[in-house]
Amino acid sequence: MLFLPPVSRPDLETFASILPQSGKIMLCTHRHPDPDGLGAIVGICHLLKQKFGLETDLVLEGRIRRAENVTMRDLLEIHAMPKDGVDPAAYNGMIIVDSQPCFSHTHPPAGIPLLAVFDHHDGVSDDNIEPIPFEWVDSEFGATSTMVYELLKHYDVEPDKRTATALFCGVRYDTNNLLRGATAADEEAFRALELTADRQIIGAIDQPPLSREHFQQLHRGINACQDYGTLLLTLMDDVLSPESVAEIADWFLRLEGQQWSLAGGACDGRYQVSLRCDMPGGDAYPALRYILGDKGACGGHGRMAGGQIELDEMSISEVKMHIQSRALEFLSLTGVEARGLSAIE
Ligand SMILES: [Mn+2]
Repeated sequence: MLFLPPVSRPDLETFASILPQSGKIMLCTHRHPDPDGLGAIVGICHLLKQKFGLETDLVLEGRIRRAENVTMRDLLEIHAMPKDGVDPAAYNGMIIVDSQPCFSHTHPPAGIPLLAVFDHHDGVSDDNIEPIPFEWVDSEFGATSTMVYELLKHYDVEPDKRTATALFCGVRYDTNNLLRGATAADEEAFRALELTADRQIIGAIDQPPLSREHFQQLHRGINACQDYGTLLLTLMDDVLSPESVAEIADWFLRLEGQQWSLAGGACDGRYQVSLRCDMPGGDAYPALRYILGDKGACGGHGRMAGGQIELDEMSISEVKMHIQSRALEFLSLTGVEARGLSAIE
């Protein structure tokens, strides 16, 4: 009889064996890093320094613009170097966290050998990618920061206050305070890290000051939102950041009743799209995959998905029309009359 093993974790001890004896390691995550990516980077940096005496640098791709993430970066002093200033010869290897090299939103600096990947997203099999010396990919985890916490625990390295705060934020935001996709491992990490984490910094990250532009963006979002009953469609033009598209999709999902919330906006030459769902059984990734069709790339799990369409061949209004017609078709809403969210009854 054939037994399929559960997704097994690699022997964490082998992580030590793939590391160089000395030198510098480059740390990377996906474009527009979020608290989980930043937390995992800080955690790996602490481990490499404390346990293995290895120095690290990090490159963050895409700007960090969401107020919470900016505050996290600033208060935890997470300093990245510009990607075009990287000399590959200065590094003995690279580690990618909260993403995988085959993902469309991940473009680490070229010419540095990839040593390890830590990620909690479903992997995409790609035969063209060379085997990775140490690969720990397990979508059972609610956050990559939890995996890094386990790695620190395995090597008996205590997170200091800064590291605990960073990892705690990673677990907290990716699992929405253990409410979304959290496992016993996430809960253990959350509780243990919370004891050491800096409460002042956590509070400041949670409630950062918001710019005037942020409120103007929300205003434009409310005006753009079309309510189709089971779908809230908010296709904007230029937006402040890809994160503001996700924020608007999240925000409108809280409208009473259950629905899909699809938001989009143009930023940095791409049309960014976020899909959220609070309907029972709703699976956001295949839905967004269908909606973008062959025009864009996306990722996601459970009730959240995000993606983008490059704006080189299509204009913003063409992209908006494409998304609108595919979304209505997917949810059998073609021909349904929408009403504006801000329309007075
Ligand atoms: Mn994550």
